[in-house]
Amino acid sequence: MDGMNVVGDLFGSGKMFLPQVVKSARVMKKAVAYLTSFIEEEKRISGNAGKPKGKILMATVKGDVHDIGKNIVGVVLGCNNYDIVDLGVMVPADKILNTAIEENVDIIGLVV
Ligand code: B12
Repeated sequence: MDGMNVVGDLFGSGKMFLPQVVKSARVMKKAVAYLTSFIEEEKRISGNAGKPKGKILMATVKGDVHDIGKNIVGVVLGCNNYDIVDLGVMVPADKILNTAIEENVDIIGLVV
């Protein structure tokens, strides 16, 4: 995560360009995907897999593709016994609201 901040600073100051940022983002996503199985296994071993504490809908709103932070938060909350409904990126408002009602979620978390 600190690395992505460095990438962001370099991008912001014009010292790094979009293709490199996209590559960095891909590496970050792969790293998170790799870690997920270990976190799930730790949860299973620690017996921390009981009744869900609540249901959370997460999405990145229409017009936006940033999802690395959302994915990390989803993994961490999932490992802490929250049910996660992740609608992905570029999600229109009506889909978010309809799903929230259908799934009867407790919390909506959006990347805007
Ligand atoms: C990677 C990145 C991209 C990637 C995204 C890849 C992806 N799949 O996510 C790509 C290259 C596609 C991209 C594109 C663009 N980007 Co960009 N991007 C970044 C960058 C470098 C890192 C973001 C990141 O993943 N950080 C790592 C994660 C782990 O940190 P985080 O997002 O902050 O998440 C943490 C918290 O915020 C929180 N959190 C995050 N999400 C959620 C959700 C919930 C529900 C909760 C509870 C918490 C939570 O928890 C996370 C863990 O601590 C940032 C710069 C920066 N320093 O943040 C710019 C940045 C976000 N991008 C920016 C911009 C402007 C763009 C573009 C418009 C650039 C362009 N001219 O095309 C496009 C937008 C395209 C679009 N339509 O969305 C700006 C946004 C400015 C603003 N505030 O509006 C930033 C800040 C860069 C800058 N300084 O200019 N980007």
